[in-house]
Amino acid sequence: MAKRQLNRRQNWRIEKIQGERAARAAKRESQALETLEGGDLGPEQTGLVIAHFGVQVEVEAQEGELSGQVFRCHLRANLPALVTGDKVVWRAGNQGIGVIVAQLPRSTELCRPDSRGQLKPVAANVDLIVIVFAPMPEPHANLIDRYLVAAEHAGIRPLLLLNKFDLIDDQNAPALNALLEVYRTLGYPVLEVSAHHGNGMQNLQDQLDGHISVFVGQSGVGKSSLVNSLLPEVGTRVGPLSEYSGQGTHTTTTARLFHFPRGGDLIDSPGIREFGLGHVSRADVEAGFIEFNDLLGRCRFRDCKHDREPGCALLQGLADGRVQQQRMNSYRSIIASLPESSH
Ligand SMILES: Nc1nc2c(ncn2[C@@H]2O[C@H](COP(=O)(O)OP(=O)(O)OP(=O)(O)O)[C@@H](O)[C@H]2O)c(=O)[nH]1
Ligand SMILES: [Mg+2]
Ligand SMILES: [Zn+2]
Repeated sequence: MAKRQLNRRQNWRIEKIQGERAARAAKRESQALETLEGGDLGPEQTGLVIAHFGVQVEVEAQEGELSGQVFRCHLRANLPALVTGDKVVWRAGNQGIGVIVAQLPRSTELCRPDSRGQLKPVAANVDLIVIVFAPMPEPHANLIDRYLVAAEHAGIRPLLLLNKFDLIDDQNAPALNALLEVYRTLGYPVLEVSAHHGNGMQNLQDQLDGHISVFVGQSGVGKSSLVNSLLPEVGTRVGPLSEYSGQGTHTTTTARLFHFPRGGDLIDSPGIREFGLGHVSRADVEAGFIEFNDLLGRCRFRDCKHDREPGCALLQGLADGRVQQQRMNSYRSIIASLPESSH
């Protein structure tokens, strides 16, 4: 009991200190903004958010003589949270500093819940989600399925990308091939590449040219290594897998946008361990499993939970092989993880 109280008090202290720190940062930020706005600001113009750093963003000018130049920008109060890929209206100050005045509407928004379960956008205006996985760290079908649900929900086309092709051996090949087959059967595009050895990279480049893509996936699957292979001049940071756990070491800490010389952009994002889907309903999840499309609405009971009910079209689909067991398992585990209210 005493220990628990102490912990609670310690937590309170930590929260208080963090709160004070955030308040000081906000104050510094608003002072910097005031100085900037008191000085000579350039005309309003459009820009693209290419990276995000807590209270500031990096904006690339998109018009006029500054076009292509990058500015660290302060944000005016009352702006919504900006993310990489956002288009904005901004004004240039001096010495590479600027002010964001407004956010322009997004065509798409990829979201995921943060550590407190609150929904946060992670990238804006992308039209292709590249779900990266690898033989090492070991892929989780369930995580891939969660990304697919998020992609379908956001109306963004997914591409499945197995990286580290060079690490496929007799031991892991059967499981990997079975995994790839699940998605090929569903009609999702699947590519196999090696960022290190170059296999399949031209094919990947062809798929990305002209699109605005985001690389997502577990930490350590090689998202940043792929960026470096596609755009060698970028030299973004790559980190080793942990010797102890074989997992990635969370090397990339902020999503960053790069341009392809032949047109199109690529956003490298920080890897994750888990991907909750707190913001979607049961119906959203069902809609995210494309093989359910023809079957939904055909169960005997209108409120069928597709669990053990007689006359369930999904269970029949499972028996017929139209629904794959692994996908059914993912579906159930995703539903079980949703907050009670969305069931
Ligand atoms: N064998 C092999 N290793 C690779 C390949 N691509 C990346 N790696 C290694 O995998 C490790 C992780 O690579 P990163 O590019 O940092 O992975 P990431 O997905 O960006 O990780 P986070 O930024 O933490 O999300 C590094 O040690 C890379 O050298 C590949 O094609 N083959
Ligand atoms: Mg990275
Ligand atoms: Zn059913």
